[in-house]
Amino acid sequence: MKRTWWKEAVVYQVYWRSFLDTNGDGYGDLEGVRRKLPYIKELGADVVWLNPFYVSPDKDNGYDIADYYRVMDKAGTMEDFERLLEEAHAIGLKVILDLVVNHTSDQHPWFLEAKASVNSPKRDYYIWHDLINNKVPNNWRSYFAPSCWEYEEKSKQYYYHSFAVEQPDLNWENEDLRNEIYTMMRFWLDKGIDGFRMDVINLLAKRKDLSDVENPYDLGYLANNPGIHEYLQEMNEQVLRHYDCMTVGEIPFVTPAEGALYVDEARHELDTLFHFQIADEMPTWDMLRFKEIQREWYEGLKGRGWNSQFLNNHDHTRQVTRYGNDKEHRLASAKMLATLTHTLPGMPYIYQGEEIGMTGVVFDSIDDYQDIAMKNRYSEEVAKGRNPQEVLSSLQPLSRDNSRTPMQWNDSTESGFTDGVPWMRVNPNYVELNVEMDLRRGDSVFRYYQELIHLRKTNGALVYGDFKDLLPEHPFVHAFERRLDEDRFVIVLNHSDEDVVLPLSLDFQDMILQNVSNGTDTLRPYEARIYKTKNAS
Ligand code: TEU
Ligand code: CA
Repeated sequence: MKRTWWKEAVVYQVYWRSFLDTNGDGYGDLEGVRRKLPYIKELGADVVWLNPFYVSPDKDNGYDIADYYRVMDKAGTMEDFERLLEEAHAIGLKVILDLVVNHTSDQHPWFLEAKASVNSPKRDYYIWHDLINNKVPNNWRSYFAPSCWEYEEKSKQYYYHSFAVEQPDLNWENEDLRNEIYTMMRFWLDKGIDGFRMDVINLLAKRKDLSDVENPYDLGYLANNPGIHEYLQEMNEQVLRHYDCMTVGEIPFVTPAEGALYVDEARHELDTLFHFQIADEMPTWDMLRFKEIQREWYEGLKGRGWNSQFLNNHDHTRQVTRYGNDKEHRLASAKMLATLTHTLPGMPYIYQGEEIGMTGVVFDSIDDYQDIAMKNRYSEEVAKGRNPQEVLSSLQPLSRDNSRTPMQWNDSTESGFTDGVPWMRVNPNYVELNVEMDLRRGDSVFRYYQELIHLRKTNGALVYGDFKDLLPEHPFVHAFERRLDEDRFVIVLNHSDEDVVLPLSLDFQDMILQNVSNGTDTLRPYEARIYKTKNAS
């Protein structure tokens, strides 16, 4: 496949509100991101992805946008953004922004107008429906509410929302709306940004058949509906192909065959995607399923399109807690998981704090949580009469707040994140887990990430090489190779708390990177090794 800058890039995701607060209001801000650009650069990342910072009532942390053209006060000003962009470019970092165009805030002027009058031209920017048989149109749920339909008194119609009630979905069938979105995308691209991460982009087209679904909790019906590829092809033709930018679509509920349709280079839609087969199907580690997912995606996209690799983000519990061991094997498992995402086929994504092995949290009270997904679900379940403590415990492991606690820079008050009161509690373990301390240790996670990134950058096989699973049936050890021309890499990972005898014959002399020090043929818990050999053939 053709070589491009973004295929070779490593992306660092900045959840700015939890990154660094520079004015003491308790929220991280764009100025904080700017000050830490050298840190991101030192790690070796090439691209910074910023979560939404546009004007928003912040019901869903910026994913409910009220003005696409302005910066929200918490984040700072447009000047702050421009300065951040300029300085990023000056040190060779690219910047991609979150594009949230499946829905807006219910405070967006379009929605306010749409609501005010059925005759407003903006009415059709959203999706409205009459009652059916005097009732809500159907049994569909939304991500953050028991129904995707919200009744609007004045017009006696329901509007459709895939997420919270405060996030009405846009009607992509409306051509004026589509053109407004394209204009807005050009506005940011013309400022010089390097691309977009596209929020739930495969939800834009809606299902036409409104009949009830069998299992409303399985939200697949919200996504991948007919018409979606036409919208994306139009967006590409109208906007994307005129810029040297990258796009990564957030695409839940897809198999590799469906995913390929979004990123097949011949189809001119998106460059790459996030699929959620791992996040959705593996609440905890499942080795055989994981291997299968990787093989299927590799085969499905091979020669056609490009994948991404990530095990956590601002919506998903920190990887060392969810898929590693954040207790006695925190360092080893954090590095082992990094080895995985940086050597599998696809662009690696690092979520802020992952590079020092930050962990998830357990807060004792629902009041310490902020996540709208979790809070709404909590209220819904408690209202059914369930025991509140039990509901809380069931929601804690996968709460989105696990990843949203402030960045742990040092062991001073509030982890060096803010001089004020942080918008969300800092994980109490910051006293011994923070950037400063990690950098001081000989076995630093950060330094290991640096080595991995450097290795990938200097070895095309780790980017463009063929992939082969060497131990598809092994329950604990993941071993695969990447091959390009005469180079062959073998990656061996012990994904377990136990010692395991190395199940392959490999020459110790060929080992070029290892996450623990061990010269024997027995892999230690969470041990990761990379071997480099020449192809025999
Ligand atoms: O997330 C959408 C979302 O919830 C899914 O993609 C989910 O991660 C996936 O189905 C796996 O379970 C995006 C944003 O990342 C999130 O923060 C927003 O709340 C949401 O869209 C609405 O904009
Ligand atoms: Ca601030």
